[in-house]
Amino acid sequence: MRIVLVEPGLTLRKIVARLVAEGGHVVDAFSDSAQALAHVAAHEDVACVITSLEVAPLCGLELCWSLRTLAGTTRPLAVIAMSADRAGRRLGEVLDSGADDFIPKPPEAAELHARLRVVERGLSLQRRLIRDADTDGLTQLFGRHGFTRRARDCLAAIRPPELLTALMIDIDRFKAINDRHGHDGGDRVIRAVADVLKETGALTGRIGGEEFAVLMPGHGLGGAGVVAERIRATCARLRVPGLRGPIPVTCSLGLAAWSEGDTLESLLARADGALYAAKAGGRNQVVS
Ligand code: GH3
Ligand code: MG
Ligand code: MG
Ligand code: MG
Repeated sequence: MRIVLVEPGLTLRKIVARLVAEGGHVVDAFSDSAQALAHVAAHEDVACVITSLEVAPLCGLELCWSLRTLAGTTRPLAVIAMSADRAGRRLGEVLDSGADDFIPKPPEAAELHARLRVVERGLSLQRRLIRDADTDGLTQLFGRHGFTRRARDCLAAIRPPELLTALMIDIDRFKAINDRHGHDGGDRVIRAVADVLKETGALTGRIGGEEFAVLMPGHGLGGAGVVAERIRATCARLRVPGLRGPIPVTCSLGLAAWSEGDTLESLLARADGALYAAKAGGRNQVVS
């Protein structure tokens, strides 16, 4: 793990930093709690903070609270408070302010290492839950939730004149595929189309039953149109095994280029409008 250590005393800071490093971790050590907080905010890979409660300018409780607020509900981050004062009242206050655990100061090596192993078990479960919540189980693409979260980040970072194009894809006459080849056949078709989309390497999500969304940063309508046409042609060549022989597959695709002021909703709504036009125009086609 990458661990931030906050301890004002130079000697103890060095001792604890060495102990933590002996456990196989990378340590960033600070004496100043505000600097430590800024460091955790700037480095997403920091997974754990061990902080003395006797710190400044933010006191230990303020630091615990700020770290908990920073982590919110999406970043797995463990906080271990460390103090020579282990009175019961204090301990409750520390845990309530956002710490996950409490160790005596100075810490004992075996206990510190064991507590860090507990932290690792908890973090790996949390990461797995987050990953599963973001992933569509049928295709292993992002699900709607995971796609939306990343797409919002992507849009928040874009500045003119950078290009970005959204693509919506819907499998044609999918109800008929389900009717003719069963739900399993339909699922195989969804997975086959997902595999075609994975080849683009772009941010892709399964956002509905047989509907997908793709964000292509760095592409205007022209470049994205070439990618979309390749997807369309590849899908049209798929022969997915079905109950009554190979299942022919076609998709309709709608494109929309990002422009300043667009939200994810407005951008996808335009791509959806283009998709609707592709359906109305006879399906198995790309419309921008
Ligand atoms: P269109 O060309 O207009 O898109 O026609 P369509 O038949 O594809 O129309 P629609 O989008 O309304 O149909 C989607 C169907 O997808 C309805 C639903 O039963 C089915 N479906 C939704 N999720 C799944 C899934 O996970 N697996 C399977 N096999 N079918 C699903
Ligand atoms: Mg439909
Ligand atoms: Mg459909
Ligand atoms: Mg649909």
